[in-house]
Amino acid sequence: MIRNIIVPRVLGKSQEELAPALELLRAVGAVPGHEWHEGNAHGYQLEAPSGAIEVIAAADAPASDITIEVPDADAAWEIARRHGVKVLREIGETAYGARLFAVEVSGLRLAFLTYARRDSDALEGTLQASGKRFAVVVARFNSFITERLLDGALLALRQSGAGSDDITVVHVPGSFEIPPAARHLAESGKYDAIICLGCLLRGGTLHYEVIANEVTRGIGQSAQETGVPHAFGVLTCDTLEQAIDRAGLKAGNKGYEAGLAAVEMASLHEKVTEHTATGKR
Ligand code: DLZ
Repeated sequence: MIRNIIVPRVLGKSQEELAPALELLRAVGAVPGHEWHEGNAHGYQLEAPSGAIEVIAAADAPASDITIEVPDADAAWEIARRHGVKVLREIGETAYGARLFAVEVSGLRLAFLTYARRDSDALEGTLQASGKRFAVVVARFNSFITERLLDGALLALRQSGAGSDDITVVHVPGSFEIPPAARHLAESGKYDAIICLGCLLRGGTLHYEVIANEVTRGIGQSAQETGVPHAFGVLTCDTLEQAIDRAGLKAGNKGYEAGLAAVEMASLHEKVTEHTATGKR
């Protein structure tokens, strides 16, 4: 049985040359996986929820090295353009009804596409944050971790097009203080989404379960009772090592993921509000 398929690509000779491709792939949602380092060689796996090998019989070689299916090619196009990568093909329709664009980054030709959906009436948020306002509530406790989460969340917001003036960062002492601050911000009516960032460590936190449950419940309650989307970026880890992994290294950056979730939910919230106001079914 095959467990995993890895297609190695050597891009450039240094990590610096590789960085732009890694950044773009991460920005469109690839999750950093296993990595290895051997002398001057460095390998980084990027994971996707599913993958397939495609074998082709054709006269011409395909125009891309890797084809990536994304939920919203138009949103991915905006992200790619903000990364300043070389455009090989602008976003547009294909003969087979998909939206597709292609770029070149670190010498790698990447095609991104979204197939036409049968449920084209379905509502779905996009990763476009321009014109929307966000508040980020971040705990100072375990700031070694939470500052990294904050960097990740701010990167996600900026890459999605949020303006600096549209982002408010609020620092609170610890995770326990996140829910009331988030609620206060949500009730102000000034924000399209709230991002909550903190780090609770089992080893160092008295009554860890109680505090973790209280913080989770408080954030969920604030979201449900105010109607403003809240993204949950509070790490609950057994060890500092696990928290470090989730704040920018092996297991990605949960602050970044919370930032993207906030953008998507702010967009979805707007769409659902419009949809329900017009009385469509
Ligand atoms: C007191 C405390 C402890 C022991 N551990 C943590 C933690 O791991 N993560 C965190 O965000 N905050 C912790 N705190 C602080 C509480 O969240 C809170 O700020 C204080 O109890 C003051 O209300």
